[in-house]
Amino acid sequence: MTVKKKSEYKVLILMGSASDAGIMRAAYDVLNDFGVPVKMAVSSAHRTHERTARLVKQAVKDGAKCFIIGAGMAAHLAGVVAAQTTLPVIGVPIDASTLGGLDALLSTVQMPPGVPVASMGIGKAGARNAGLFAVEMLASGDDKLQNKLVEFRKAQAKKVVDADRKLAKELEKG
Ligand code: RP5
Repeated sequence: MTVKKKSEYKVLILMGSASDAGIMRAAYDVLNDFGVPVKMAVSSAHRTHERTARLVKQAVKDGAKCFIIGAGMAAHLAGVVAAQTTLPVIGVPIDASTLGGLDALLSTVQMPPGVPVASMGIGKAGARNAGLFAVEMLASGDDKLQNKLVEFRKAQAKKVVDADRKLAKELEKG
């Protein structure tokens, strides 16, 4: 478990297994890059369900503003967390089985009405977007964070334009 000072974190990232960490690290890194305090932990919906409930309750007490939840296979963790809080829950389906993550995607996105989970795409891209989506939510009440997002989008766009120019030069050379 990676912990900033207990009372400081704004986002709790939970994953169902340590085997999800390589993917979920992408969400953690985005939040770190934006200077958003984050706590990351492993806890399973099925194998440590009581511990998961305790972590959710503690996060609410600690002042977390949202959750990012990664799980693979019959991915219930995001729904289980959402059932226990009215804070927003962002789910990341993990490609952890022979079904290529489609199992986790459907488990995450097909929540019954009344208890929503905002599902991202499967895998690392989904985890990165989960981090960015959390930043966007937090930025709605934070001008400094909003400015950072604007700068991030500008830098991202510049990379595409630079890559386009580089390609054009290479093609000119033949
Ligand atoms: C899910 O089962 C976890 O989120 C993980 O993606 C998958 C496999 O878990 P391990 O067998 O690697 O612990 O609950």
